[in-house]
Amino acid sequence: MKLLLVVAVALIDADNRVLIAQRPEGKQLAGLWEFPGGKLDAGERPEQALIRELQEELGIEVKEACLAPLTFASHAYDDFHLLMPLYICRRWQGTLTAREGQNLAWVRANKLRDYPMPPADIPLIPPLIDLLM
Ligand code: 9L3
Ligand code: MG
Repeated sequence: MKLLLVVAVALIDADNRVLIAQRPEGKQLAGLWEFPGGKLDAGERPEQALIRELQEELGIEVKEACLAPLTFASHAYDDFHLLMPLYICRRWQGTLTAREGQNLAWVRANKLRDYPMPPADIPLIPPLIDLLM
């Protein structure tokens, strides 16, 4: 089975809320709410890929030192197995912008379950509740 490594981040604001983004129409899993991130490009380290994705999708600049690994998700789809580390990040520069037209929401960790998420993201909620609530 093919393995796919995807990196994701929980951006956390001063009120301890977490950012989630709704996957836009036309993408796989459209309409579901996810922790922002994406696939690694060839030769990228996970942190570099996350920094690039955050610039591309949200227009913010994150320093590698501000990314801390929190937990790791894994989900078997029919045709590939997704591995997805979740980082947390509380500091960034620039104004958060939905650069792909995606809806964004700042949500308390204990309310994340109200948003439909891809199966790989759901197991990431309890560690965030432990951290933030
Ligand atoms: N994915 C799931 N949860 C996430 C992210 C960032 C990604 N929090 C899944 C959706 C796609 C695959 O990983 O199946 C690649 O993501 P993208 O490059 O389409 O964002
Ligand atoms: Mg993405």
